[in-house]
Amino acid sequence: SWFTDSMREGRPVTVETRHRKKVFDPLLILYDVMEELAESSEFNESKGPCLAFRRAASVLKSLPSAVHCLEAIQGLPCLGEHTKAVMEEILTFGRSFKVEEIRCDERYQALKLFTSVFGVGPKTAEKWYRRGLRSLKEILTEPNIQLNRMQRAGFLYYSDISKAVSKAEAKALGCIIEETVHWIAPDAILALTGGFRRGKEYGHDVDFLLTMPEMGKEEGLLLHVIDRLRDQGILLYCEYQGSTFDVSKLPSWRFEDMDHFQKCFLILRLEQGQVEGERGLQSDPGDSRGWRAVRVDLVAPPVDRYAFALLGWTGSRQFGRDLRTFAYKERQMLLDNHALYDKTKKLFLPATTEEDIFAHLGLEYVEPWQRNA
Ligand code: DCP
Ligand code: MG
Repeated sequence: SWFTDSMREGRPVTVETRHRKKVFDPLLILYDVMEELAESSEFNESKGPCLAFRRAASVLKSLPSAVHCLEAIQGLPCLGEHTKAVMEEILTFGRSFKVEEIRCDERYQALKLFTSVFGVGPKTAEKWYRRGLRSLKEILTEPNIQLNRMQRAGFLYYSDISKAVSKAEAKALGCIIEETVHWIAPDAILALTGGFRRGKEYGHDVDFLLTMPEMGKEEGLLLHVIDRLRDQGILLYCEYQGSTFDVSKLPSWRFEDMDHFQKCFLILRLEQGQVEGERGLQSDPGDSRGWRAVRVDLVAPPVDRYAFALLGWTGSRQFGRDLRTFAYKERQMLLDNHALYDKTKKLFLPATTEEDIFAHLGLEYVEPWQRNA
């Protein structure tokens, strides 16, 4: 079927750090530490260090075996002095004092907790922290806090959407989305993207791309899909964003924000009976509701931008960042989720498949499962 094909594209990844067995592994500790440092830099709006730590985490993730000694890290690429210093500290003392300081930091703890709520970004988290709030309960009981619709949904479904989504659950959602989309438009083009297309076993949400073979026909599709999901009684939350896409705009290689395609951020209700396999739903033991809430993103680009959107939304974030940097620095080309532009020829380069984009960049095709940077 369509979904199994999408899944097959993403073969199992070799290292999936977050869900590896809990054994003592310096590599795992280093990875977690780099992620924590990146997050803490993000909270302090230190963009440069944040990207450096994310890159370091990505390099660690790519290593085939554990790093046990200082010599092993000396030869690693893409690591700055600061990053290496932290790694040395951990390999020598088994711990990093700087990281321990961050972990104990009240502000870091509060911001981490607050931003774990769907709809709460670093700015809101900081505002709440400055008002002296420290726990989720305090936020919910503080009379002067106005939560927006997205944040209210974030709190309402907090425990469900903080839980990882399994591959079986993603598959079940894929079937629901496919049925819904093709019921409305049998010729619609639909693809699984995000981490699950890269073959990941778990994700924080499930991402899909949909479009129509004829330009412009995609415009009403997404709203129809949303209506149909609502009619089926499985739409728990929907944040719809219309298209702000401007064809004349040059792509931005430093692109980090949302793209301009029509999209929606959903929370859907997934029934136990719809998930295949013994384990079924990822829900709390003793939880007998028989359903869980899952975050789903649907993005609807026009068909002539489909390949760029697919490449961008398949990720990983780091892979996309690296590809855009490569395009800019090595090929003088601007790449983002919308387009590819050749600065030398002053020309937009069209693409109907991801293969076309890699070819324009003079690169061999990289399979989705090889994009887990
Ligand atoms: N993406 C993007 N622009 C955004 C958000 C995401 O281009 N504003 C891309 C990069 C991501 C991919 O889309 O790799 C999917 O986003 P997710 O945040 O869902 O990330 P993943 O699916 O890779 O991981 P997971 O959902 O497991 O956390
Ligand atoms: Mg995802």
